Amino acid sequence: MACEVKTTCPYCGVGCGVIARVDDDGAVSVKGDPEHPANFGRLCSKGSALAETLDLDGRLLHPEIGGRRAGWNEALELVAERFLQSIAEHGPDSVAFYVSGQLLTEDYYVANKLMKGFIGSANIDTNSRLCMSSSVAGHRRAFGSDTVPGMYEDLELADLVVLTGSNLAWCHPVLYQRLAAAKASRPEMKVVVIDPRQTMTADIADMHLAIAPDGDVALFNGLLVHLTTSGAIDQNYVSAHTTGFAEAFAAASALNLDGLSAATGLAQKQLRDFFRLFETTEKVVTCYSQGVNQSSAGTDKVNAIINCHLATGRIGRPGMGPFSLTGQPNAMGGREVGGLANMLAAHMDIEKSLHRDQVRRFWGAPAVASKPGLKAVDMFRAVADGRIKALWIMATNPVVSMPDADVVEAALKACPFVVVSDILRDTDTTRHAHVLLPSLGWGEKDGTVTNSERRISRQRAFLDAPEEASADWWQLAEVARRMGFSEAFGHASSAEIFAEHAALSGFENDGRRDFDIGAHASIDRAAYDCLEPFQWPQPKETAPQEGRFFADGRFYHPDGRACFVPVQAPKARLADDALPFTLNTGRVRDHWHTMTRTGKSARLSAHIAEPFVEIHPSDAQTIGVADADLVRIESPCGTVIVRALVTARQAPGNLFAAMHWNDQFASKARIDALVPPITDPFSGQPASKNVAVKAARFAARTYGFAVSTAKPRKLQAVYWAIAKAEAGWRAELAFDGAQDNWIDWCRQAFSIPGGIEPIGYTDRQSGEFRLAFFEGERLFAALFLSPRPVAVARSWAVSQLAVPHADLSKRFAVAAGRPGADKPDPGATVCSCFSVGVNQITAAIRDGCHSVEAVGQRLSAGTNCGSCRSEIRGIINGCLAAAAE
Ligand SMILES: Nc1nc2c(c(=O)[nH]1)N[C@H]1C(S)=C(S)[C@@H](COP(=O)(O)OP(=O)(O)OC[C@H]3O[C@@H](n4cnc5c(=O)[nH]c(N)nc54)[C@H](O)[C@@H]3O)O[C@H]1N2
Ligand SMILES: Nc1nc2c(c(=O)[nH]1)N[C@H]1C(S)=C(S)[C@@H](COP(=O)(O)OP(=O)(O)OC[C@H]3O[C@@H](n4cnc5c(=O)[nH]c(N)nc54)[C@H](O)[C@@H]3O)O[C@H]1N2
Ligand code: SF4
Ligand SMILES: [Mo]
Repeated sequence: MACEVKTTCPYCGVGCGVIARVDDDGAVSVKGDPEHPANFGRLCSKGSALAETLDLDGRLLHPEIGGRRAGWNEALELVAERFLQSIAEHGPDSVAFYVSGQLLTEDYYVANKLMKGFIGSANIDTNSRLCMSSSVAGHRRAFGSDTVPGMYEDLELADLVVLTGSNLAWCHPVLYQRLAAAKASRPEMKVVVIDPRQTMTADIADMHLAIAPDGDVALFNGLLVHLTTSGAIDQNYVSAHTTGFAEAFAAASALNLDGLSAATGLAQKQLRDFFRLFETTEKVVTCYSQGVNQSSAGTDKVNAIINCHLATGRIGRPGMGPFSLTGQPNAMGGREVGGLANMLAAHMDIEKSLHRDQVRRFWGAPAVASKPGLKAVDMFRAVADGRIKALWIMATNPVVSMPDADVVEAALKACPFVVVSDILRDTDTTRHAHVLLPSLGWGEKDGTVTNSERRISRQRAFLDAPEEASADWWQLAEVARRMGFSEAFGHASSAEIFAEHAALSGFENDGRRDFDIGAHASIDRAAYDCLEPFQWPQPKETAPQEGRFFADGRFYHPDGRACFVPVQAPKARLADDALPFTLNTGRVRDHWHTMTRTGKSARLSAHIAEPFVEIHPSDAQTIGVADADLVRIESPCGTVIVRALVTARQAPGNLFAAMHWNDQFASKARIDALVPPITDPFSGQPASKNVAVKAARFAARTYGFAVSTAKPRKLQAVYWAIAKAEAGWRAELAFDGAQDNWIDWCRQAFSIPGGIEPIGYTDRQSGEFRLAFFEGERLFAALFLSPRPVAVARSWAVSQLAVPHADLSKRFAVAAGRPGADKPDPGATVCSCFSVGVNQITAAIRDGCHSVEAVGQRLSAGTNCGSCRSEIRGIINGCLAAAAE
């Protein structure tokens, strides 16, 4: 019998409800849950493609020790023994956990309990350090607690939405769609986007401020001064509910308008227009994400923003407030359980003896950690210098995502004992594990996550656990029992863990701590199974309450007031001839982090199939780079080679590269190898968006493009990048030496059986050379080579893997790299839901479809998840502008 299960999307912090359907034949399909309050039925391109990421290809399905298959008991015994041994010989701080905002709350709770309560060290940190920690630090300075006051509805109720350091259209797409829909129905609503790049999000902006890197503190300080001098301050609110306004104002006044303009890179008119809009609009929401958090001034940026909301009393009311958008599906849940090294459980402070004592008594813990542990960057330093001797990494891929990634990799190589719990066998991190533990993935695991608006939703399993994979919490609890802590880790289900977590949140709370879900403290399995999404807080003995924090003007500092924090604009980096560019890093629409899941989907991989760097046309000219050339980017930490995308959306002097590619998908594209381990002094969050680099054209002797039914392997090339395609794989290639036998090269790279002979094609004039291998009617692999970046139509070439080639002329057409008139090249994929390419869209525009809706009617593009609507609009504008010239 087919069954439908309500669960939650495992990607971004919007936390959309998903209905997963498993058919009788085991086929899975997903759709948005119309009743979930985060998405009301919508899903973005990544959410819509979830079913394509569930196959077991590449999965880690049984424990391994030193590369050999092992039993669970043996592996768990070894982990417990090595951790105990290190603790006995070198103390509790010689071991560490590095965990993730992609763990479920229940997993996270057990990890934190084991480390902070029973091992007695606070050396547990998480990839949320790279993600949310500046927001956490900023909230705690301002509010006395890590509280996100608002809710999604506020973006729809606001008259002005300021998005700073957020590429909402690509990174929180469903929230972006809610915003876009609200703006469409109320066109008087204004959107301001503050981002050095002109992102797809800037598409709906009434004002795009292309701010200089890290200009945000100066900008919001300037705004605070403007609000003060223009009389927009809510004096009653400031005096009744806050402290420190005068100091914040004094610090903010350090720059005059000229100074502000220099620090922000914005014209005075732009500054005045933005300030005036903010001043005159009461209902303002300021959303921020990694352009704010991932900075050496990240915490100050957060407080500069909050200062402006406190000064105007625009917080905790409908349509108003500062709003930190969390990245990962359970970044918020991780904060609730205290997964950061400087927090305790249930939003309690590790530095407060009262809180330590409460947690100790609640857990019956022998040794609650008495001081903060090492934050991620410092933790890997301690691994490198031998202070940490046993490390357990869970649900994160630090060899790709940590700054100074090559040094992180060297640290893991040198570490005496590394345990990795993951769903995949081969990642850049698993290759350094002494013990590999197979975890359950989405669809198999069971627990809760909390989204950006504090809404707790269930992730429910709808697939059986494959082979020996097991829940992360179970692995932790089993190790804890083997370390001698059986009583405290006797949990039999995620429901029991959730109940304990809820009970701790309400323990001796009485409204003193913001995080309280005590109402669920005695939840049983049945109630947990049908738990509906709810927002916290939900204290015991109160009716369920949805809503905002701070509506009553009460905060969590001891005096009940919020604090203004005086912040000063950081000094801009001086021009450096050796490292003339600022590299900004981030995300693309259809990939998730290190691609371990989205890399499995051909549709998602078709949007952007290769690691790239965006560069302004004037910079490209200066360094002699043309569109589609390869570029070598270097920093004092490392080097990458990526494809050039020349675009005026990028500001001169700035480069942008995505963080996703890694050694499994490209030869040398781990962007974090370039990022130095510079961190914010308060939060310890790395400055991943402002990296001093140099860039130069990477001249290859021969360029290649290939399609292959088999996964390309051991590619002998100076540059390669592979991506999943519908009926196989595609590869971008470059070679610097002479290659005398391309046929053999192909046989080995694409695993071509001996009996299959190639058809060759050489164009002597252009120097281009092509080889195609057919097995009967089926194209097995094709390689296109050229002295210049290969111009063959990519999506056409990829589609040839899926179609039969009955007659010889069709096979020669493939070798010649020419789409026939009957099969025009659709071009690079824009709409991944319906696989519609850019050439099809431009053809429709030429045919008179001049709006996103018209293109949608003709091609269906943009009519499902809507994530590509801004790109379609951009293509229409570009075509119409070109036609008008
Ligand atoms: N498609 C996709 N979506 C995702 C993810 C993914 O991997 N793929 N990951 C999820 C996660 S974990 C996270 S944390 C979020 C991140 O979501 P976002 O923070 O929205 O994404 P980023 O691309 O990291 O960065 C946002 C923007 O900050 C800008 N920026 C850089 N420097 C500055 C600056 O100094 N000031 C300002 N104002 N802006 C600046 C960048 O140009 C970039 O456009 O996305 C989540 N959603
Ligand atoms: N330069 C640069 N670097 C960045 C960023 C940036 O913007 N620029 N952003 C940073 C941010 S915000 C983030 S959040 C990080 C993300 O970086 P990572 O956390 O390293 O990214 P993921 O690829 O999501 O890693 C998750 C890992 O867990 C595995 N996994 C998936 N599900 C499960 C599960 O249920 N259990 C277990 N045990 N494993 C599982 C996956 O296969 C994968 O190996 O990157 C950070 N690094
Ligand atoms: S916006 Fe997309 S990625 Fe984020 S939770 Fe919703 S469906 Fe998933
Ligand atoms: Mo993140």
